[in-house]
Amino acid sequence: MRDGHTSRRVFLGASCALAGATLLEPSSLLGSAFSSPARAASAMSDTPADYTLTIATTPIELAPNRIISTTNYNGQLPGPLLRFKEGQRVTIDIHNQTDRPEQVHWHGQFVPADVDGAAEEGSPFVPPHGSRRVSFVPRPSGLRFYHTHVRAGADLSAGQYSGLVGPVYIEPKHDPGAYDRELFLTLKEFQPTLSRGGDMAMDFLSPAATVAALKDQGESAMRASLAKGNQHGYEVGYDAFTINGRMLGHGEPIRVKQGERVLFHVLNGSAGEIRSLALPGHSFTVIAMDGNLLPAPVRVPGLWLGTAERISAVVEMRHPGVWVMGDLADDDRRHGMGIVIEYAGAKGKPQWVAPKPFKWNYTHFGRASAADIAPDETFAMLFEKQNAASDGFNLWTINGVAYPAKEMMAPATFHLRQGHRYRLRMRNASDDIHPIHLHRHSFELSRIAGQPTSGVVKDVVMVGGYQEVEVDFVANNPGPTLFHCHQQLHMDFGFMSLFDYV
Ligand SMILES: [Cu+2]
Repeated sequence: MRDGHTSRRVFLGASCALAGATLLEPSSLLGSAFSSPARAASAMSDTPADYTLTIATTPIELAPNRIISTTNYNGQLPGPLLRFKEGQRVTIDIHNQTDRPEQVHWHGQFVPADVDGAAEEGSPFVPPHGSRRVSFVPRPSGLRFYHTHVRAGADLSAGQYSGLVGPVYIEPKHDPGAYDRELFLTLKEFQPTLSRGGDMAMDFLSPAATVAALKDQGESAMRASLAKGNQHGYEVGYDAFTINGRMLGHGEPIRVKQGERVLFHVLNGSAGEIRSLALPGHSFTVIAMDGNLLPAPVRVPGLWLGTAERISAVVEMRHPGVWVMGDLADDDRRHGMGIVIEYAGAKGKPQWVAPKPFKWNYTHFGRASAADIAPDETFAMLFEKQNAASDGFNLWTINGVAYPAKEMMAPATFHLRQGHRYRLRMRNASDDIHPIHLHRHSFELSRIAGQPTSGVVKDVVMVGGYQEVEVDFVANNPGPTLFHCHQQLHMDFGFMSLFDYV
C-alpha cells in the first residue's frame, strides 16, 4: 500500500485495504499521497496536526451505477481509520467545507467536554467553511469511533444520515494479541426515506421479560393517540446498505487463509438501525464490547449491534469456501448489508446460509452476579413516546421532559459529584429498542431485564421495548455530559438529557 515504518504498520495497512478501509497515519509518517492535508493543517498553526479530517459533500460509489452524494470525511466511506496510542496526546485539524456547522464527536473516549464534539456540552461548532483544531489524550484503549453530532430533524441529508462516521482504534499499552490479523468493518445505511410506522427487529433480545406496568402505560398512550386520529409517527428506512462503504458483492472480498484467526472490529455506524452479522459455518469469539475487554472471551454464533455499538471478535477461519458475511435480515442483505469472505483457492458464487436462531443476552458476556459495590445514588429514568406529537414525528421524553429542540445547552437534569458511583435505572415505556449512550464515561451493565450481571463495560446499551436496564458508572470526568438515545430520529426529537458536576 505504501512504505511502512514497522512490519506491524505494513501489515495493518494491507489488511485494512483488503476490507476497503484506509489507514490514516500521523502526518510525520505520511507518504506523498497524503501530503496535501498535512499542508492544509500547517496553515492553521506553525505545527502540523497529527491528523486532518475534511468534511465535504462528495459523490461516493456504493456499487457500480450506485453513486450517491453524501457528506463524509476525507472523500471516503467510512472516514479514515484513526489509530491512536493510549495516553499519547494527538492533534486533529477539522476542516468543514460544507454550509452547515459541524461537530466531530469522539465517541467512547474520556475527553474534556470542549473537545468531545457535542454542542449540548458546550463544544464549539466547526463553522461552515471554517476549521477547528482539537487536541486530547486518547483513552481508554480499544475500538472507539468518531462521528457527526448535529441534529438533523427532518433533514435526512444531515447528521448521522450522512456518511460522517469513521473508526478509531486506541492501541493498548499491552496487546492480548491472540489473533493473526485485524480488520475493521463499519456497517452503514444510505438513501434514507421517511415512512409511517416501522418494523424494528425486537425478538432477538434475551431475557425477553417485559414490565407489565411499562407495557400498559405505553400501549394506552398509543391507543389514546390513534383514537385522536393520529397516524403512527415517522420512522426512517433505507435503500442502500454497506460494509466499509460498499454494497455486498461490490467491494474487494476479504481474502483469508485456512487456520487464520481474524480479529474483526465491527462498528454499527448507522443513524438508527440495529444490525446483526453472521458468517456461515463460523462462530465469533467476542473479546471486547464497545472497545472494552470482557471478563473472558465468549463464543457466539453471530453478533447483534445496536446503533453505535462496537464488537471486537475473533473468527477462526476453518470452513473453506466463498461466503457472505452478512446481516440476518434477508432484505437488508439483498440491499447490500454484507461482505464476501473468500478462502485462498476457493471459487464460486458467495454462499449465504442462515445460522440457527439465537438470542442476544448481554449478561452472557459478563459475570452472573451483580458487582458488590453499591452506588452512592440511583437515578430513575422513565422513557416515554408521544406518538406523532411533533409535526408527525414522535416526541421522546425522559421523566416527562423532552430536550428542547431549539436550545443547545439545556439546564442539566442530573447532577453528579466527582468520585461518586451512580446507577441509572432506565425504564422504557415504549415498544422501541433504544441504544442509550453516555458521553465521556463508560458504564458497567448491572441488570438487564431483571437479570443481574457485572464486568461488561460499555458506552451504549440497548434497552428493549417495555424493559428495564440498570447500569453503573463512576463520575470521574468532570464537565457537562450528554446522555441520549443514539438513534438520530429519537435524540433529535427530545431523547437527550444533560448531566453536570456540582
Ligand atoms: Cu431511541
